Amino acid sequence: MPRRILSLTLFFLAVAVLSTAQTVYMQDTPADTGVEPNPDTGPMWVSQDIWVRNSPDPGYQPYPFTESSPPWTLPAHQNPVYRDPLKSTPNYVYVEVRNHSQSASTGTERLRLYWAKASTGLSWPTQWVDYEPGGPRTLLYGAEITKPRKNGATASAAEQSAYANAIVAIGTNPAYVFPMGMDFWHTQQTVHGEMGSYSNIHETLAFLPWHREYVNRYELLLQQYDPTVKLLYWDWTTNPTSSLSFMGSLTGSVGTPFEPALSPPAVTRGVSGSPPAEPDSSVLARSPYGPFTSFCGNFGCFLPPSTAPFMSALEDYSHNLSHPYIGGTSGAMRSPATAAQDPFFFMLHGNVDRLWAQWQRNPSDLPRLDPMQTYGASLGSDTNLSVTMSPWDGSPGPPHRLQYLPDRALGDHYFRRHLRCRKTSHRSLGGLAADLRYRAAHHPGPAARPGSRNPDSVVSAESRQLCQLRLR
Ligand SMILES: [Cu+2]
Repeated sequence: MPRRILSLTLFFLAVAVLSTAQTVYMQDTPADTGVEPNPDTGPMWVSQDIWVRNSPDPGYQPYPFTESSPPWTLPAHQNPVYRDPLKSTPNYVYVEVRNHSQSASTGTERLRLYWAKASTGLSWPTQWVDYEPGGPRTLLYGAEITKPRKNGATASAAEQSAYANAIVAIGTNPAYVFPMGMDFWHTQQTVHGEMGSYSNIHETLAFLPWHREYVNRYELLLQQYDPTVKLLYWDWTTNPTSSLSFMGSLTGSVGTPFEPALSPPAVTRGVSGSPPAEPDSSVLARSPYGPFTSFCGNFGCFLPPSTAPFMSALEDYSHNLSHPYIGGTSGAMRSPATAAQDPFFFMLHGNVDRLWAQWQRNPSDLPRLDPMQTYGASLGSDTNLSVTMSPWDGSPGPPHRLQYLPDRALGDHYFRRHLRCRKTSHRSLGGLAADLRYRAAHHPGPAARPGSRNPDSVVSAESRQLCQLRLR
């Protein structure tokens, strides 16, 4: 029934943010030449520059291509539908970015992509930006897919309190409970505590992809209470004691708003002095991804040489020092078994993931956006990168409560999961079936922000580039 199909599909709208000249854009319609505003008022669903998949397209590469020599063929149409975010089954959204000028883009442009539940009367922007037709704290019916995470220290007071409120809600409100009876918040604690003891998620190359999946799922759980909330992060080169006071006390008991609401277990912290992390610029200058090398031992951590692999330095220096910096001598953050009991854990790991995303978006090293190349030679030589991700993969794993997580039987691999956004090449722009509705547009907007998960990288002169994003 066409009507039913329509009700399940999504509309998409992309907004390309331009730098100096109008050289990078997406087509609203086939007649759109990049002139702003687009004089063509044709319907949004005839744009060729956005399309959606159930499964990622095989064979793509994250590199610009010329129109005359497309390197791959667009597979057959699929029928993506709205998915329950708790099932964690993504759709994949592709956006083509065009550059018809004589010069390359700067690599700092920002792509913004929006979705909305299908409707015949969608209006921009009210039904595309955090659209909740039933009122606040219901389901979203429209939002920006590319909405960046925010620095907790510079988020607005309203964003800070909304974030903390969502944490308390998913740990105390009986509406936010998994089928096995454990609330969302304490389930997340259990996942990290048990996986941290049994598996390969620390001190291996799998550290970054596993924790990316983990914090993404955590963010989804917060959004069940307040769908407009995004994960906030702590910039670990800054002292958190005053700027992040909405996260409770940084010394002694965390107190309000988390204690006693989320107890047991009780959580303490012990922040003192200056944060110990390496500057972002030094972390981001490192290459390649692996192999894993330890820089922390029984006698403390030593600053890795500038040639140290990226992920090793990130995990085994800045990350490993930041945990006890927050936890102090006896707080939850000191140990992998207890760290996720502290809501601050997710702000720290939001920063870990932000730095990885920034490293991947280095315009001078596009293969870092390619899931088959970002790990370099380590992908073929380190089995930690090719095994499935427990506890979400259906593998035996720890014989505990985790087996009741909702999508345990799905199965997926690190290399398929590790990117929120990839760019690739694309040949045909046609072939979209009539039940897939979307819209492309281009409007001025804010400049790229550090920490956002923007699909920004350089688009060569007179070329096209493609970005893939996951939409849950
Ligand atoms: Cu961990």
